[in-house]
Amino acid sequence: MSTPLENLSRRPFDVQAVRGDFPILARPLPNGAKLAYLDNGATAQKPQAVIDKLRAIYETCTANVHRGIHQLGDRVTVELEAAREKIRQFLNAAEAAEIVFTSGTTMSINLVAHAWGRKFLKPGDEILLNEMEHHANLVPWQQTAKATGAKMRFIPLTTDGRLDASHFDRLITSKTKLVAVTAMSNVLGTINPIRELALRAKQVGAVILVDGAQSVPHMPTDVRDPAIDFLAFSGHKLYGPTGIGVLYGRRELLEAMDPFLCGGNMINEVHLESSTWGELPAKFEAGTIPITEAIGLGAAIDYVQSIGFEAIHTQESRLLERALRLLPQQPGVTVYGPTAKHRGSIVSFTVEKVHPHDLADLLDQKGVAVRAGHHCTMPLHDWLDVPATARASFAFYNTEAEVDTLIDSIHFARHKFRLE
Ligand code: 7TS
Repeated sequence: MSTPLENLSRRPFDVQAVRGDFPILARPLPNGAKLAYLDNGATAQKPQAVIDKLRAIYETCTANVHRGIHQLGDRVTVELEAAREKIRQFLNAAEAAEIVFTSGTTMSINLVAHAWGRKFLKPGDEILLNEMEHHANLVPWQQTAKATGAKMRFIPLTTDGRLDASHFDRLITSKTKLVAVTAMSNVLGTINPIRELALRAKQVGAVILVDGAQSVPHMPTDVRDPAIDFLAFSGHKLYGPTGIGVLYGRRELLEAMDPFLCGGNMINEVHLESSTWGELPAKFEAGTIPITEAIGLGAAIDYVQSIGFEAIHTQESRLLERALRLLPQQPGVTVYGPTAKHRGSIVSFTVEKVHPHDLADLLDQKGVAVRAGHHCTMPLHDWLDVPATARASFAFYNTEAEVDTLIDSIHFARHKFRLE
């Protein structure tokens, strides 16, 4: 049975009790295997509290928001704005108007690349990226660079897959107008030095955009310490619904930008040949946004806070350390990325003579869900010099027994390939 949200606060961490909050974790897979869900980097499972919230909204106050002269509209608007306020507090943003609902990290970054990048970048300006970025924080900048004449530059990586800080002085200069960086790599798990990058960006007058898709579910985020300009993340990786995400933007920047998408809700006045824009955040929320999902994201944040990042960190570190200790001991296994000290709970690896896709298929037979492929980081895989990897990404509801199941299943796969 799941625990009602009201009763969740400050309970001691008990992984089995927490697993009881996620109905899917107890369901046998279609092939009868017991699920070991190690694909949290792709999307996280949803607790009953979030599922219940979505259902309650649909059952009790389905209506559109910010239009309301009727009671249902008023109620759902209050719920939506309460969720926005929760997100503001969760990120320590100065005001709720700086929290823009988007469909996810990808849309948040595209919004900045269009509405900020295309307006403010010009030939000779530099966008600083690096080779570990997800395509969502690379391809939009390629397009913006092409459209504006700005130049893309890349921070080299150290051999263990961290940003090489010895190049910061050379690369962060008065030409740098944007530093776009992931807080945590979705492949190597690397945790990047956001504080140092934010300070250096500020020194040269550059804007910093942080891709928080992987970091936000695993560690506290404070957009004012260190001060960052834009932060993007996705609800579905934070135990919330799909189709909803957030762009945090500093007011001054959001105000200076033109809208990204245009239509209803984002306007102030419309004439036949011209319009003026609504206040923040409406200016960036054209049309009907995923209202129920946004409210569900609020419930997910309540849930995460009821567990607490300290407990999340303790449990995930335990899993990470076990995986980092056991995986390299298995024959033919290569693990990529830095030591536990510099990474979150993601471990990508290869098994010699077994393609990651075949490996993932065989692990799936044993109920172990991992991702295989380039994980939307083709340049990083070029750098790693492998076409694909398998990836286990842990959440606080995973157990050490599941890490052991992963290891056993790798042996099963090697056995199938007659390697043992
Ligand atoms: N940035 C990072 C660092 C990511 O890991 C992802 C998704 C995105 C951006 C895009 O997020 P979206 O919600 O807009 O799709 N990463 C993954 C992954 O690693 N496996 O599946 C999706």
